[in-house]
Amino acid sequence: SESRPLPPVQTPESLNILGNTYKTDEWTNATPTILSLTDRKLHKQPNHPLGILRNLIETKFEGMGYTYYNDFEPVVSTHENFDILGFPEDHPGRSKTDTYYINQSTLLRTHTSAHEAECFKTCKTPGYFITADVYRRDAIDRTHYPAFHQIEGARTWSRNEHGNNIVEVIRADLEALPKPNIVVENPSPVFHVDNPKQDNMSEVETELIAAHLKRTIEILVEDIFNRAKEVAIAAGSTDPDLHAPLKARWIEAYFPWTSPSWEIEVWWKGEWLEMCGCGIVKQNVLQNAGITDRIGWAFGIGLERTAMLLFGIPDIRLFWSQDERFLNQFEAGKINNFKPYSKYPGTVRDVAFWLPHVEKDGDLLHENDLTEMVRSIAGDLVENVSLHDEFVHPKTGKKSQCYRINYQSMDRSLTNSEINEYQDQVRQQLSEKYNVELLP
Ligand code: FA5
Ligand code: MG
Repeated sequence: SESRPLPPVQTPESLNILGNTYKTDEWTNATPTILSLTDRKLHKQPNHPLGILRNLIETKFEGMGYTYYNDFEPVVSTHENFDILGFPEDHPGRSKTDTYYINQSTLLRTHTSAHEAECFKTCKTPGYFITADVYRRDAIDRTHYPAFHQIEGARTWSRNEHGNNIVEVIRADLEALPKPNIVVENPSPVFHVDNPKQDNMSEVETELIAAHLKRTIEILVEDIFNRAKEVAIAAGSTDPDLHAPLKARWIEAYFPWTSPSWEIEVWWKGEWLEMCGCGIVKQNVLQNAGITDRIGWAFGIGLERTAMLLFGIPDIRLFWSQDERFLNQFEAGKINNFKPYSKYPGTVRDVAFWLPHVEKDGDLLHENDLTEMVRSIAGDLVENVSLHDEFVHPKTGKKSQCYRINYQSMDRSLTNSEINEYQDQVRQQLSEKYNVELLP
């Protein structure tokens, strides 16, 4: 049941997704495999690690003026996902190699920020959290999967309501927040020409909103990582970092709809882990949502990587498992270490070919296209796809590539003949769809 039938090479005229019908066009690239994930709603399962983590975060901010949205459907307009947030026309995130399009004006959201404008418009409290599944065409490996989950947080203050007192109100809100016990390197990188404050906000307002944003994220990070430390210690880890205060750092970032913008990284098991992007919401984004009197912040945090370290889950694909041996290990409100139930060896296969001659480099077979094709053939049995080798013929200028595919199942051993069949289909589709010249 893990493997899926070959997708139709022809795109159907329309797609039915979550009860709605959409016309397809030359932009359509969402596959049946990816569309089959849209109704899982893992973040809403109380006994699933992602549901448990969402609940833990929501509980942490209970009573602090946030509304929680968990029911936004994943099909959104290109306008909501990109235009309204000020993504430039040529932003790479818009390309068909990175994003799953239903048709030219409709797509699977690539981030929870797609709902910011709507929430700013309708939310009755000063802040909100949105939790949802998001989709990106990406490499597959232990920590990347084409579907994952994010929590968006946002908080604003009204000039109309607070008038000249707005600075005092934000300062009081900041001082009311608990002070987390974290060692923060570079706690307040200042804004400057490349990461500027906005014209309609004073320096003091910008500094205070930034401090409120960072404090809020640090509270979250402290809570999550202290739990992760307890779990790691209970599991017998002797890493001395586990007994020292948590370390984090702020670095500058860029997002089209925030300025200034930052990312937080947390020191975990010997490396800096990217946790979340954030910034001060740009005025035009709020104005597009009909909000003219508010200023404030937004952040977006990925759930899977956090859940992997909290629950000791070794592979991101496990979150989508329907195997009882996975699902039965978790319980609402509890964080415990995942116990692997079995390990089956993987099988590595290569596929090599000459690429056809093309006018522009952009017409070449893209790594994401190949990954996607392999995934639509062998489903979650594909552990990893990577470009292994590339060669340009010195005389003809022709390019050959070798891709390495690792097939592996979490719950059974795969037979050689089964893998041969997948490999045959991969080769067949490569030559039919991409006109490559296969090497033996
Ligand atoms: C965003 O998606 C922005 N929407 C975040 C944001 C919100 C910024 C509001 C400003 C204001 P980014 O692409 O960096 O940014 O993703 C945010 C987080 O999602 C990352 O820090 C990471 O934790 C997680 N993430 C990103 N890509 C993946 C992936 N392929 N698999 C798992 N988690 C991912
Ligand atoms: Mg990022």
